[in-house]
Amino acid sequence: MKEIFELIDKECDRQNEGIELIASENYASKMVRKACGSILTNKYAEGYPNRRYYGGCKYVDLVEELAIKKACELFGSKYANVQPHSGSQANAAAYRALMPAGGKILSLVLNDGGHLTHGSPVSFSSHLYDFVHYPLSSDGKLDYEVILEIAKKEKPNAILAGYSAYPYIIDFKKFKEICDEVGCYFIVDMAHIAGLVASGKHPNPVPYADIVTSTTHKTLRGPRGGLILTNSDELIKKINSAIFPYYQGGPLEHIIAGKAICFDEALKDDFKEYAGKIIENTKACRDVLAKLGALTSDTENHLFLLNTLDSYGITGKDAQNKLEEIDITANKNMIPGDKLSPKETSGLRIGFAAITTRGCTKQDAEKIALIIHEYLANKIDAVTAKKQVKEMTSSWQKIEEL
Ligand code: DSN
Repeated sequence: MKEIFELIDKECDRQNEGIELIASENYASKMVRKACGSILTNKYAEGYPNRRYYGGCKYVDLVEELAIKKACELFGSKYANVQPHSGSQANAAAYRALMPAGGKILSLVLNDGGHLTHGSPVSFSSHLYDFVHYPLSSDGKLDYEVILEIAKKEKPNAILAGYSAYPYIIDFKKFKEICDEVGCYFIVDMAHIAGLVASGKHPNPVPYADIVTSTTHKTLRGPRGGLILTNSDELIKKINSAIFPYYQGGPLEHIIAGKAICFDEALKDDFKEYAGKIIENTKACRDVLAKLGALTSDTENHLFLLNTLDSYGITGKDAQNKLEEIDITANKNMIPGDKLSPKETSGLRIGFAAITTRGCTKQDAEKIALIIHEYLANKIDAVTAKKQVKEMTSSWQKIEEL
């Protein structure tokens, strides 16, 4: 079907020619993409290695065992389930493994940086479980004393940490102490920071959490998919049955092969260097914007929040659309205490995992801050801004060569 390949080519040009600042995106390597596009897609393998419901699984068993082994090695966990099709499926399975429907989970609300599956009214999560939320303090950070107070009052079955738009280090040890004090499980959704955790640039939740869920395609730079880790002999059995047969059917063995390759890539020394550069670039861009007078969160990881409403008088939605005109892609995002709806928002979430993969330098990150600032403040026109974007992206590696 010619049209599809024409569209893939167009999307490839868009990815090459744009500055990608969506904090949850990245560019998978050639090897990851090769595995994901391989003939492994042909195979049904319901069940788990050596316990399948179909014949002919001797090679996919080895693929999946290798992916599990590499995931455990990378994150220092005893067990892994590499079958979740997405982070949402991984979270669904984690909740089911820990409590019956109706159980109570204490999490951060979506508007403050949580995820849809952390109890949003439009997600399955709030329909199956009773979510209560802890707030962020007025500086946009977690307040562990407040979380403890709420946990004591609410007596949840589990506390959930790990977020989609939180720019600071999370203290998993403190969370674990709170969970122990109130006698509940501890779940961490490390989807956003998995690559930083893998490289030792963010504390690892595995020693503290009962279950850690993740995606493999954000800072971890693998194929689009999910992952679950645990150190518990009892919980891995429950997690496995929650994924298959409860929530999913046949695993995507081609994607699992891509996951194995991404775990292996993340074990290499150059991945550590890469993760360090993500943090350096994010901070460099944020600091220049702050110096120019924009209102931003600070940052300790791969992202920060820019308050476009108070900085430039435009909503996050309008800022997103305006930047798209000059080939800069970011996403509108609620900022803590936002008065606007999730469809409008007062700000943008800006992240550097993707373009750091292509070779974005600290100087480039500073220049990006200047382009964003001058363009959103109407100090330069679209033609000038677009030319600057093109100059920069053409100096980076092409995505198909990564
Ligand atoms: N949609 C993802 C993000 O952008 O953070 C989370 O799943």
